Amino acid sequence: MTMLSNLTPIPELYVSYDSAQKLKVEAGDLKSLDLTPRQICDLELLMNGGFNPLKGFLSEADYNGVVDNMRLADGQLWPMPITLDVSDAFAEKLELGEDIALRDQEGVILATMTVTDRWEPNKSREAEKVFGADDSAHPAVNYLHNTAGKIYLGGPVTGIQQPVHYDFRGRRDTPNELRAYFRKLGWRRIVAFQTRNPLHRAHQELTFRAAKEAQANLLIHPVVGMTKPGDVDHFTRVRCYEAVLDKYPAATTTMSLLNLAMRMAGPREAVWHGLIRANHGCTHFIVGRDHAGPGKNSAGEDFYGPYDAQDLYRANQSEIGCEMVDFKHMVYVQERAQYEPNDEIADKDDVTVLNISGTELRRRLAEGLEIPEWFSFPEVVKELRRTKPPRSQQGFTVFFTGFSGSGKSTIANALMVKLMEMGGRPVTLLDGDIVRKNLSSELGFSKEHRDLNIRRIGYVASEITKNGGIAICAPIAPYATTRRAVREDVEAYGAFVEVHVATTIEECERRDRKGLYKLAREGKIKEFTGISDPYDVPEGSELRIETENVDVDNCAHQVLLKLEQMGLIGLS
Ligand code: PPS
Repeated sequence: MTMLSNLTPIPELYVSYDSAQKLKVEAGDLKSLDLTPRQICDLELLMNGGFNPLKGFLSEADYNGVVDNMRLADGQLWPMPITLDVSDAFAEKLELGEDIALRDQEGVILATMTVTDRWEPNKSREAEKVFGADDSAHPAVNYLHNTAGKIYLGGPVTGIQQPVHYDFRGRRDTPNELRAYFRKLGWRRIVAFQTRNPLHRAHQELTFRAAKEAQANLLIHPVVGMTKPGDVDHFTRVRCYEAVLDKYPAATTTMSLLNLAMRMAGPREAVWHGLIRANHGCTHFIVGRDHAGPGKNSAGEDFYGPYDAQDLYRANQSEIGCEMVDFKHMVYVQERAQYEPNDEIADKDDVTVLNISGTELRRRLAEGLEIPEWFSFPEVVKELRRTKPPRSQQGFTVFFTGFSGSGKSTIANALMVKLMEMGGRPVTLLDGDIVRKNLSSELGFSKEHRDLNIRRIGYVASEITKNGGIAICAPIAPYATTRRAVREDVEAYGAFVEVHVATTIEECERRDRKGLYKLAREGKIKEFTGISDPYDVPEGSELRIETENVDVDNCAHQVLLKLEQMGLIGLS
């Protein structure tokens, strides 16, 4: 009997162990690129065959085909641009045909790449075509414009070694390792479940049903590379998944961790996920409502229709090589004490249908409220509560922004003292002037330097927040994209409260407490915010404070009320 094609080994890009040792030494002489976390994820899946048929980062011709019609230059289906973005300065140093070394963030050489292509992509076009809109509310579009380098390099990759992971090593498998595992267990039909969230009872029910329907074994295949900013961290999630694994009938189900960097590209992402699962030896793939959805666009609407992903998947299913099992929306029927697919409940008017949305769950966790047994497993809830204590016990960051002399520092100081009077959590003030003395003494006021300054403040604030403290920041922070980046850094660990101190430039200049506006007007200080340098007025700040005719105590009190309203402190 011939072996099923989903179980035979697929090509990898690694060279043999001996060649790798040699190549590692030789690669010491090459120009090298320290990869970003997202590029490391992409490289791992390129090298281990997870992105088969790709043999490296996309060439310009492949990129154009993928962007335009989801196809490589040779016609094969591939929906996602896997590109190596670099800075102008790095790209300029290279000759076409040159080999470069690709390193991880500690400088370990993971691979070499022959640079066959170098081009400046039209990022707006990529955003429109791949993500459906050139709208920075989409996390991947934001990444494209504000994190990714300006130039793309393409070319074949030679794999030297896998990126190192110290966590959950036994749970990470390459496509060939999973194929070998399925072979060993005699699993011929395997349905994969993709997830970036903790699993609750509804997920357990639906995955188990999907497996029964497809007459397949089940692979829980969570993404642990990069998911949507703000998601539950993967350490917590994996501990939750391990608890849920015990709930499936013995030997029907397994779990493996996928070091994928998601793009949240909805329909295209679903097709991509299917191809990746086919490479991992799966025959079936569960696609749900709003698969890999990025949330709302800047007009407050969904980027994609709820079933666009299923439609695009279905249209490409034969080429993907992994059959779709569509996701049933499972709800709990109280009278029968069980989960049922929402669309199969005939007596809907006579029974009580219960459901807790993701938003409601987050609210209950944040406020320390009850999470019922019918909704999740006690072990899962315990894990979630352990990493997400109620908001009143978590760290958070208050980030003031406004013109020089707007009153940021004064209000920040008053707020700090009030918070210290309340006690409970350590408070650190990262005031603009203090930071420039201690963290950023070498920096000036160019856009680049201001961004560096704010990113440093954001980094420190996120560390403080992670460790349960309160960080109060009070820089000008004139650029909206930089403020957003800091927000994302902090929100990985706790709340970010942006306070716009909205004193007008005229009022700041009239006050001119430090005499700087006069100097700026005389041209003695260049690039002065509001006079000769831009300030993006914040939109969507948690709080906006007017300072004219309001005393400092009152302004600080407004912040305290906001913090109380957000559940971050208790005022009694
Ligand atoms: S930024 O843009 O956020 O990095 O600025 P920040 O670190 O908050 O520093 C602002 C303080 O530096 C003084 N200063 C200037 N501000 C703006 N533009 C120019 N060119 C400039 N040169 C010096 C000014 O006193 C700011 O103090 P604050 O506390 O905002 O009044």
